[in-house]
Amino acid sequence: MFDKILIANRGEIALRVIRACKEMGISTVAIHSTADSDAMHVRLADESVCVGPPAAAQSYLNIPAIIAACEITGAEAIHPGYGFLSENAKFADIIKEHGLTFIGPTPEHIRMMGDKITAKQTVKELGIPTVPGSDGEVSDADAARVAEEIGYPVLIKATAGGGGRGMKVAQTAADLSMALSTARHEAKTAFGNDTVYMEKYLQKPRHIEIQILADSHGHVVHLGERDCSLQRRHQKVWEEAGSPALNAQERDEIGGIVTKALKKLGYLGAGTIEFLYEDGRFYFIEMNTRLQVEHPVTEAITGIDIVREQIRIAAGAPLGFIQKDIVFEGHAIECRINAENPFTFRPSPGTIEQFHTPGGLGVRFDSAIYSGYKIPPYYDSLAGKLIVHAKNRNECLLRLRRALDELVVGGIETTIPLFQKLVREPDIINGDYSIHWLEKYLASLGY
Ligand code: MV4
Repeated sequence: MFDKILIANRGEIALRVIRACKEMGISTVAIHSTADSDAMHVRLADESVCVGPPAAAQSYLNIPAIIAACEITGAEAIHPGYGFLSENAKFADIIKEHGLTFIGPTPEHIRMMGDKITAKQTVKELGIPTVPGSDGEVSDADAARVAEEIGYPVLIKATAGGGGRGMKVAQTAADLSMALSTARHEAKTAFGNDTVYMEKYLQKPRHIEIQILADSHGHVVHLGERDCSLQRRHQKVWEEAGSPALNAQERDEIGGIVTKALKKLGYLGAGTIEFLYEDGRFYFIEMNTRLQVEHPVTEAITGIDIVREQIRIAAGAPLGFIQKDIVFEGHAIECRINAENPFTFRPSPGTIEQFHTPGGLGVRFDSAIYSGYKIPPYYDSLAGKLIVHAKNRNECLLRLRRALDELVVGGIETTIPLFQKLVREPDIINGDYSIHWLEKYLASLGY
């Protein structure tokens, strides 16, 4: 096992990794920007290294400074958390070249899944269901024919995309050339790559993702699904495990397909396979090769410490359990407490004046804020995650109401008032929502 790990991240996820390390007897090194000298992750780590000025490009994304921090402190492995360098294949390459360990998949798998056309073709060949569409890249000349074959509406997606950028819908043949040129232009501008592909546009799907763990001994397990349909502008707001839309048989079936596929692929570490789910069918959209923000809901219903397993896997240890050891108990919901206006989502950095976290059975609050802490304006606005777990979904919703009533984050605007309303909405209580529900709801409130 590693003696010392460097955490190339900040905020709540840096704390999450530090906590796993402490329980495993591993020393921790925090990195931070000059804006984060007072940050909680710096206080909780055994050592810390300042890697640059506030702008992420010069600090949390500064690869030479991060490698130097490893060499200075003697850290043997790097946990990237999520965001920042977590899905940067070049970073994983460089870590390897320096004789260090990247706590995550191989650079080859990161690269493969980062290119959406390659990812889709690869998983399709491995037996994972995909959205009907162009097989690979679509040219302007072929587009109209492919669209007629799959039927309108169609969606143009960028191969270098992800998170919804560079996506355009064509409702009819009349929209097609405009959708193609806009998608290409956006993709070229955002990613420097105008390669696009085409899919049938699914009108009212849910976003359901499967969590997997794969070790270096050929064992792969799935930890069930998360339903992340409640989102705004591709930012998830509320996540659940399991999905209100799935039954145990559907869970076992898609979980089985995914584990078989990733075993054939020789995947290593934690990963998430994202699907759209509509009319009882799954359609692959993307694979995430990192730890995700919403991993705690899966931890709640499985009792498995996903970060601990990531570290063990990276050190070459086998998974300590097989699929039949994994039992799903109860239901969990996570609310993302952002330093934002609850309805416009405009960022609201500033000083935390009052702070009280909820407690009690089945309540977890992952956060790096504290009373008097000043949230800097340079990074994303996630200030905390409230995760509640209970025997079933109904009790989980009641516990969530109770926990939200206890939570106090004063001095800044937060998304707490939005969740106070959502837990009382009939569609939410009934689990009856698609990926468009939240944006429609906010529009109905006049936002
Ligand atoms: C889709 C889709 C409908 N049909 N693909 C958005 C981000 C990227 N991960 C894939 N996305 C979508 N792909 C087909 N064929 C709708 C979306 C989509 C979406 C997906 C998941 C979560 C939120 C979303 C919000 C808008 C659109």
